[in-house]
Amino acid sequence: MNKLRGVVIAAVALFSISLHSGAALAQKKIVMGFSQIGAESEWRTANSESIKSAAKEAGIELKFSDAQQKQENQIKAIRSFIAQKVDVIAFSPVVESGWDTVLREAKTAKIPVILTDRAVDSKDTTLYTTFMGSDFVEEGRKAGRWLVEKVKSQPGDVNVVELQGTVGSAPAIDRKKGFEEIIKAEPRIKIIRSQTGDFTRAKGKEVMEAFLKAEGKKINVLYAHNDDMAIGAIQAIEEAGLKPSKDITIISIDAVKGAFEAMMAGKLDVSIECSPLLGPQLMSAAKDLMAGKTLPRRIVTEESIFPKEVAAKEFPKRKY
Ligand code: GYE
Repeated sequence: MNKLRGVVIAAVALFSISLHSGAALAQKKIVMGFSQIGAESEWRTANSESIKSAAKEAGIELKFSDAQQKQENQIKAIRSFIAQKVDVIAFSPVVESGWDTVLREAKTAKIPVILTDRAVDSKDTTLYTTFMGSDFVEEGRKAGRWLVEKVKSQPGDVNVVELQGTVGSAPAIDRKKGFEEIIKAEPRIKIIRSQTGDFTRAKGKEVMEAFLKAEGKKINVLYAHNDDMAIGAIQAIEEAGLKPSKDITIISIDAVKGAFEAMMAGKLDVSIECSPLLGPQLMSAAKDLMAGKTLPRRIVTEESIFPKEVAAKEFPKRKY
C-alpha cells in the first residue's frame, strides 16, 4: 500500500514538474528584430502594417526599425539586434549587395536571418535561412507579355519609357530583366529612355517630366516598376496636356489601391500584382525555426495581374 502511494506521489510530482516547465517554455516569447527599408510607397506601408499586426497576432515581440531607404541604417539596425541577442532577425534589403559582413556577424552570434521581400546577392547562401517574397523577374515578364499582346494588332514602332525602382535593388534589377526578356521577341518595342524614380511618387513625376521634355509625343508606353511612380507620372502627363492611358499606355506593378483608383478613372492600363502581405508567413516561419524545423530555402508569393477592365469589380476585395 505504502509502495503504491509512493509511486502515485512520484508520478503526480513528475507530471506537475513537466507541466510547469511546459508553461515556462510556452511563456518564452520569441523576439524578432525587423529592419524595414522605409516608407517609400503604398506597398511598403502595407507591408509594415502586415508585419506589425501579424507579430501581435502570433505573440511575437517585434523590434521594428525603419531605415529611411538607407543601407547604412539597416546595417546599424541589424548590429543592434545582434547586440540585443534577439532570437531571429528578418529584413528587407534595400539593395542586393554589401551585406556579407553584417550577415556573417549574425551567423557568428548564431542568430538566424530571414530575408523578406527582396533578395541579396551573397555567394554564401548559408548567411540566411530563407528568402520569402515575390518572383520579380516573372512580374517583369507579365508586364512584357501584356504589352506584346496589346500591340499585336497595332502597326509601327512602340516607344517605351521606363521608370526603374531603386538603383541596385532586387525588384528594379529583376523587373527590368523580365520585361526585356519578353519584348526582345517583338523588335518594334523599344525602350527609348530608362531612369530610376526610386519607387516614389515625387521622383516618378519628376523623371516623367524630363522624359516628356526630351521625347514628347514620341512616347507610346510607360513601364513603371511600381504603382507610386506611375501615379506620379500620370500627374506629369496630365500637366503636359496629354491623356494618360489614351495618349500613353501605362503599365505598372504592385496593384495597390491607388492603382485601382487610377484604373477606375481610366488613367492606368494594367497593374501586375505584388503582394506586400508577408507578415503572417514571416511569423509562422519564425515559429517553425524556433521549433527546430528546417525552412524551405525559397518561399514564393502567389500573385495575379489586373487590367483596368476588371478594376471596379476587384477593388472592393483588395486588402492593400
Ligand atoms: O514593388 C515597391 C516598393 O520591394 C516589392 O518596393 C518591393 C517594392 C515594391 O517600394 O512599391
